[in-house]
Amino acid sequence: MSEQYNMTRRTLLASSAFVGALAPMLTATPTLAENVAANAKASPVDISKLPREKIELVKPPFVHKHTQKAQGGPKVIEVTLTIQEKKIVVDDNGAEVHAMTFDGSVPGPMIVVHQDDYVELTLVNPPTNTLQHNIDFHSATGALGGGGLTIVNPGEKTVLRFKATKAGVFVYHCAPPGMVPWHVTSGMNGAIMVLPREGLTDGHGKELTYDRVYYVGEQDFYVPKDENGEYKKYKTAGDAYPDVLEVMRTLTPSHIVFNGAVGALTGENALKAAVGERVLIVHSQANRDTRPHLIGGHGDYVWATGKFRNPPDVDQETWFIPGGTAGAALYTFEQPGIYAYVNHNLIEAFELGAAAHFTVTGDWNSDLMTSVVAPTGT
Ligand SMILES: [Cu+2]
Repeated sequence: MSEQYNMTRRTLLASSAFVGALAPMLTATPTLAENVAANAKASPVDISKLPREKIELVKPPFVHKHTQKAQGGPKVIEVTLTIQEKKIVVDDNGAEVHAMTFDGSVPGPMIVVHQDDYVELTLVNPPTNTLQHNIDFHSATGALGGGGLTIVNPGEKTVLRFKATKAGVFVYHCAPPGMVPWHVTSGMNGAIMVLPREGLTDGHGKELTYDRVYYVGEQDFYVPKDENGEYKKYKTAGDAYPDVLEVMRTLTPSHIVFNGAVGALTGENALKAAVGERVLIVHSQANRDTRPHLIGGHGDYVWATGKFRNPPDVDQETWFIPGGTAGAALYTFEQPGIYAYVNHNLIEAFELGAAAHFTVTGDWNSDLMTSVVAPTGT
């Protein structure tokens, strides 16, 4: 076994030692690429006639500028994701993860397009990286979500185009042959929002718009500990791999965090809003189930599984997002104060890190809540 886990760049690039149960996926890849290339001429749309728009992505929890309703017909949306392997610190005690990221952040940036747009993604794996990567868009159709067409070694890049046929929020993630869960739980995931061309509705004809949108990416990490219970540190991702795999197999994360680290969205980094603002919270979890809850607030309209052709659930207290899914919740804040937005497995929130804060400004509404008798001695 130890020989199998002896991960060098050479063996990773060859993938031969790590294919394991996913061997059929790997061997299928060239055939898949050839088939797609052969059938490309059958495309019914003349892409060259469509307008093009380049979007500049921004780091989560923020989302790049976009219109909620589509303007004009479908476009080709050009976007670039650059893969960055980097060491990150994920808690206040200095626990380290050799993260694999899209554009340097965990989660990767959220991409926003409209239904029937074409997403033309340039995926760059710089020569400074050590591992092979790719991208699987849950919003795409065919070729393992694009994973089969985008395998890039360090120093390579590729361009994938897919049509965003289904409206909703969707996960994207790395899925290289033989290394899928390792890359996903090392932070290599993000989300795309495909808005209906007419914008969001409640499913009964009422338009729903938002004043702000935030993207929360929930991430489970599996950091190994030494015999003294201290988190272990490693020189490279490859060095960490055998121990990380062992922890992964316990299905017991060492950390469950929002946006890459404990406290990444609390205190100074709290999400901002004002009373009366309609806030859309997009929440993804690429690997594990989660159950978002806004303490002291609600989900006015919730697409728990994130797909906008379904009418949203209303007035939700907690909603369930299955692993491998992005969900969206729209809430109009009605009271000022600090709200905790948590995974309502409260152990995961308070002990492992899955919590954010909203700082909400505005006037207190005593009709909604008032302290009749302040806590006092009896
Ligand atoms: Cu990867």
